[in-house]
Amino acid sequence: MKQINEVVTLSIEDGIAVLTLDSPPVNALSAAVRAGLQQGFTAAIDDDAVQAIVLICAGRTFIAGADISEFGGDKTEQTGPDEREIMDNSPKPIVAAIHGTALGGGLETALCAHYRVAAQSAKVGLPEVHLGLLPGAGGTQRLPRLTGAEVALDWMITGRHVPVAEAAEYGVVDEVVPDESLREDAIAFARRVVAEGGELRRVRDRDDKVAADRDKPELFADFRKKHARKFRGFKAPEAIVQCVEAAVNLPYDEGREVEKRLFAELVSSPESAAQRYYFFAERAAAKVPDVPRDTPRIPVESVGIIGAGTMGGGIAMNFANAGIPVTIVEQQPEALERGLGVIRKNYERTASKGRITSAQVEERMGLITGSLTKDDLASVDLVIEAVFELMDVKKSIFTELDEICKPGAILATNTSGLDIDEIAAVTERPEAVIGMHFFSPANVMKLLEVVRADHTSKEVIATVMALAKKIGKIPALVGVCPGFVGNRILYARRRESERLLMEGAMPWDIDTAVTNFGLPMGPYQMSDLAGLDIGWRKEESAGRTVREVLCEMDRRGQKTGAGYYDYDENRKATPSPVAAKIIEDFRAKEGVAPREISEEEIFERCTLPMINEGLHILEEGKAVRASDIDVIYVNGYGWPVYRGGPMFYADQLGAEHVLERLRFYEEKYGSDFTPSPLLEKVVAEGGRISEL
Ligand code: 3H9
Repeated sequence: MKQINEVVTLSIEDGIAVLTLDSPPVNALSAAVRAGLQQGFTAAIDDDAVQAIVLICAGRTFIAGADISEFGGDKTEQTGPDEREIMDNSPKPIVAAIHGTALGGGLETALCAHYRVAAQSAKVGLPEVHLGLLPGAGGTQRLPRLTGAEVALDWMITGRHVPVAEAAEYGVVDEVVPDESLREDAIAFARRVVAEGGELRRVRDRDDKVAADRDKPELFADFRKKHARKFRGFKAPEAIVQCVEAAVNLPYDEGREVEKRLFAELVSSPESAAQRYYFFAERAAAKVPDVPRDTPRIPVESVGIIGAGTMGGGIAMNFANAGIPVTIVEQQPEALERGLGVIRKNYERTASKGRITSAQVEERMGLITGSLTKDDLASVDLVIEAVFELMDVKKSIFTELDEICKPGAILATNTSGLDIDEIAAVTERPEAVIGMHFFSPANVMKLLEVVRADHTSKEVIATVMALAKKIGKIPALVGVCPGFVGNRILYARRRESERLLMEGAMPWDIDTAVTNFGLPMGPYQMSDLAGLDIGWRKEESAGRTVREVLCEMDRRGQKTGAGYYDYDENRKATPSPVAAKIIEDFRAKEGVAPREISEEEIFERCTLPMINEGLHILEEGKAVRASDIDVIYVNGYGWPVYRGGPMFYADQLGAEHVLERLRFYEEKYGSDFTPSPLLEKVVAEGGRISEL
């Protein structure tokens, strides 16, 4: 065996060269990997004893793509033929042996081999779109030559990981073999190719599929139209479509030039920078500095949920989807029936869209048991309380749970802002008490704020963070404070939007400023959707705010057909003259002469307090790192991922600019805009907010 460089080895077994790449964790195409592959392929091609070459990877996966951390630097520059050109021009057949995930540049490398053999559990895909990129190493030109344009577009626009059985239908994979025997089977495959004459089957030379697509001029227009809404704000999808059009209409080399040009544009775009930042942010959020990776975890094999309302039901579905049995406890039989009925309906709706089978509906319902007594939770490993937000109710539930649940069971609350330390204090096991703040609808929204209270143990944190991943959530650890991280930042925006309202902006002006930036909803659209009466009590209402007046008029949002907006029978919103009049009356009462406020000012005044609040949160240690705040905003509040998150956006504006603008507004509006001392520090040190 010959060591080609620090990551690639070459061994020759009876005429077959085996190049093994070993660059943990995921064999990404770093400069060292690429150099190793170039030298390794060249050595094998030059060796007269070699008749065919197998490329295989060590560790958990085949090449998972380009090294994302190298984009933006200068390490991606290189001279001379790259490994893919060497493979393309090889006079000896090359077989790629795929296990784990062959993604992005990894699949593109495999597509330069003449054949692909894959382990049955492997997946392939071109997920560059999630990084604001397109497959820039020939993927947009090669994949359509195997699958045709439509399938290639689907793979590249969704970025999904495609099972090998599906990939084999198109010849993206030539042979699927058992996981255990990939190496031997790939070598045997190579031998067979040699024995049969050593045909060099290059993907780039195939024309039949793309030729057939040339007769479908409507294909691309239809595709664009169908996905227009999803593409909004993103640059990569349109660039991918243009590349596939080039693959269909131009010779390979010309198409490749289009791909290179568009890739270069994307890789230097702020959108891709934000999405690449987000990729690492999401992975960082899973790590808690003082809770090491090897912290023992408590096995969670069964779960109890208190409350079969919208939240409890949604939470239960996550566990059932992951195969974990759940017991839902309600007080009244009708409420329990209703809750279980809603869950079934949700599953049936998903089945009617073809996303799950009817057998799966039954399987998942079979994992959910209703109960009318908490006594049935005596043996579960985790209980999540999801009742309404009243401290006394929560305390009495936790007192009971503490008595009923077995020692070691985790007691979690889904509160969206109550003091979890106070709740934990009523139990004899505060170390087992934690917050699991799901977002509505809980079976859909990806975010989980995991709330660490004063006494929560490291084992419990490690367990819940890992469990979150298992049920398909993206967790971020936060500390106890009103609203935790996400809602606390939202309150800061809300404070300012209310002031804007009184100064002269209408709810729809504020919503438009926010949605034009790329968020799906503004603050007033959000209120109407959630219900204006959350936390509102009729007995205590005295017409002190616009919201109170609207509630008193039974304009409680979408559910009553009216709120800040009026809604037609299809829930289409129009600005409401009634709401406008109430706002105008308030202004008149306070003697305010309304002024025209620009969209730019509205947006700035809504966003700067969010950034500043994020900095306060970091100062207080209520978030682990700035990028966690961005993960929370992208997954729980619809912040567009192509803008990274509020803290990343702050860096795009520039920390100094943010400080200067906060000071400007502080002079006018006072302490709500007083810059956080942490911001002053970042600016003084020339640092970046998103790296805090
Ligand atoms: C591309 O290929 C462009 C080309 O078309 C054109 C080139 C000219 N680079 O996710 P995990 C790290 S773009 C650098 O926790 P899993 C990751 O940060 C690329 N680092 O594991 C983490 O580090 P740490 C297209 C990477 O088992 C560790 O590896 N490819 C890369 O849950 C483990 O990752 C993609 O977009 C990378 N490419 O999932 C695939 N990938 O331990 C991106 C991972 O320090 N990767 N890391 O936190 C993935 O989707 C998942 O990582 C994968 C494994 C499915 C492979």
